[in-house]
Amino acid sequence: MPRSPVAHFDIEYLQILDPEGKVDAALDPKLGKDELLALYRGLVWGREADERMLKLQRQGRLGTFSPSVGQEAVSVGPSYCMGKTDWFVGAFRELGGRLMRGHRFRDILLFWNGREEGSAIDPALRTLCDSIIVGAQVPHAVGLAYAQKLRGEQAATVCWFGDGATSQGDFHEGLNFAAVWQAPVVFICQNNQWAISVPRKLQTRSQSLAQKAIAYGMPGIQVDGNDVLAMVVATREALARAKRGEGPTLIEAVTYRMGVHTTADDPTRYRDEAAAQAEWAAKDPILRLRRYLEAKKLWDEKREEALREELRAQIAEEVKAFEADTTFALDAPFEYVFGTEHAAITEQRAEFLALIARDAEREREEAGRG
Ligand SMILES: Cc1ncc(C[n+]2csc(CCOP(=O)(O)OP(=O)(O)O)c2C)c(N)n1
Repeated sequence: MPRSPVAHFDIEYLQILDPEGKVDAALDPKLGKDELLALYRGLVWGREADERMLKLQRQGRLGTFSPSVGQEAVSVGPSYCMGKTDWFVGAFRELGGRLMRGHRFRDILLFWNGREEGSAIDPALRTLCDSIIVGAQVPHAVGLAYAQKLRGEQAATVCWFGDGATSQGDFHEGLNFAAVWQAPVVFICQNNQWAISVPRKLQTRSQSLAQKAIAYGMPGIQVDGNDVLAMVVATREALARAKRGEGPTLIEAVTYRMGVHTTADDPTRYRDEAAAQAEWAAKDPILRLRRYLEAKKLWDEKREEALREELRAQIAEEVKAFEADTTFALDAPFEYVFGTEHAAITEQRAEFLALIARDAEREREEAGRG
């Protein structure tokens, strides 16, 4: 029996807007002025909100969170392309995209302060809260997409996760199910090179993460994740395919985690920053779109200042509302375990409340004795 190849494949890399802010004329999606400005606003919004969160955390006013500085284009581009009936299913580094989707900043702050109410997002937004469990959101997204298909909706689900999530079983099960059942889902891997202290090279032997799509029988593409135009084009193509009934797509967005993994992390202990930071700062998604807009005479210093001022004022309002809300139901998490009442959860809730009451009683007694 002869040996002969049974399969060949290529993985395409897509970049449209280069770091100098120049657009490849052949690939230019020719977005209108309003579209370009909306994307720029989304990127800056994400950056400003992130920087505010870091300050709040350092002042002890916010819990641990995962910054997304430098990665804004990966969620802002796709979020901009999504329709109202599409589902937004993220991990924990999609801040810009979430804000653009309409996810309230004060709810995001509540979430990161451990307040369960922060996860109760307006159902009309079709947006799930952050998934802290790495990869767990992939099967959720596929389930939502499959339901959309069964209901005959002209809609799709967009699901983000990190490079580390591609080493989880949930990722593989999710992709396989989606491909077999042709679920309308767009998988976006935020390849920011690191899974806490584990570099991309130790994550997989694959040359690219996009090629993992091939194994499951779906299209895969590698995109410059700091190029918001490339993210828009790749997502539009994938969403259109999903909505035509042609199933899922995997987009690998190549980017870099500029900051700490979370505010509880010290990256200097496991990575030599200087060279990589300089390289990726030059590829900043905001800087390159700004250069492009300036060259088109759509942007200048005055507009930049006005936008920053407007966003900072809006962010400050949301922070104020978040901090003013001091009502806190200790048993709120029990509300959200299942969609309907469940006997085991009801029992656990009663036990939990009894425990709290007992502790409070003990404290009162001790205070009385003291
Ligand atoms: C199932 C599971 N294992 C481990 C963790 C701890 N953890 C939190 S984030 C993280 C790394 C995730 O890396 P990646 O998927 O590349 O996303 P990134 O943080 O780079 O955005 C790990 C191991 C977790 N949250 N969930």
